[in-house]
Amino acid sequence: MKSVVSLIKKSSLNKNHLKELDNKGFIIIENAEYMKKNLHKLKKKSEILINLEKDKGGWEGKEQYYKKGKKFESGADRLGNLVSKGNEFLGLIKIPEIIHAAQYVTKKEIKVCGLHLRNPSKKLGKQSIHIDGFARSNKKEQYAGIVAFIYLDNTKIQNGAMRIVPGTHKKLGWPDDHININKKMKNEKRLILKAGSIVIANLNIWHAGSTNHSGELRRVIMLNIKSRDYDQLLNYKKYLRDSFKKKLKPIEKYLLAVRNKDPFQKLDSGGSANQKRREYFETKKKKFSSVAKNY
Ligand SMILES: O=C(O)CCC(=O)C(=O)O
Ligand SMILES: [Fe+2]
Repeated sequence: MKSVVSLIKKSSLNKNHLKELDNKGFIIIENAEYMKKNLHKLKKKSEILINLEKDKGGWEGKEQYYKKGKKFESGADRLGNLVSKGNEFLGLIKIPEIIHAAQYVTKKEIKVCGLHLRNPSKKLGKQSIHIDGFARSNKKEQYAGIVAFIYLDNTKIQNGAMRIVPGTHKKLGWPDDHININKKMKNEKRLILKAGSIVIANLNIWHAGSTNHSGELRRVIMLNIKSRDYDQLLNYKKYLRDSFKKKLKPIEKYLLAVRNKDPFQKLDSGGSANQKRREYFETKKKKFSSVAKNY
């Protein structure tokens, strides 16, 4: 797609960034132009939405599991379907460095599969080690895509800075096949970052949210981008209103896969790593526990 190519031309990623994506499985972008311009708006709008949606936040596409008073993730505030909740959110899907990294990792045409917010609650928010994509079963299998963690607040040990394990994207299978996912890993790194920083990670990297001891805000927007043959975590063709879709620019329609020629996805929410892991553990007759005590 021509406009994706011109977006990638604006990316500041260099050879070293790409090498780091290959070897470590993630890179940190501290000065994205878009974040300098929009961080304030993103924070304000997120605050309004969290207060407005409360326990209903994050359930888009998974409504069948919702019960009154049940949070999507018990230890965190969540917001879903952010592409339709303000231009400041929609603009995130066109950050050149993110698109560039997604194209580089997949080596294929890409699409946006999800845009969610998470804020770990006071004394909660601890997740076990997981991947946000599907496990690969052989080394030849191409990586599915990336997740960009876009931090709206400074992250510290006290407010639950994410832990991540460099190089683990190369491993096959699920983290559970290799380690006890509830234990601290020796080589895990905590990501202490300034508000506005973006971590672009291979979807197969091992990582987890940590306990927010202090209860300070530690909001992260997670932008999930995969190659176009995978399902979206939210079926945008179905969930976005026609009037909204009509106003989108061609590049946005393409990235969200809502053009007439884009195939219609059967599931409201597809490609959930949590769901796939659940199925895998059922077949192995191993006990399954959700990585984040979510739905
Ligand atoms: O909160 C974070 O920094 C990471 C959250 C996460 O990995 C997830 O919810 O899948
Ligand atoms: Fe995750």
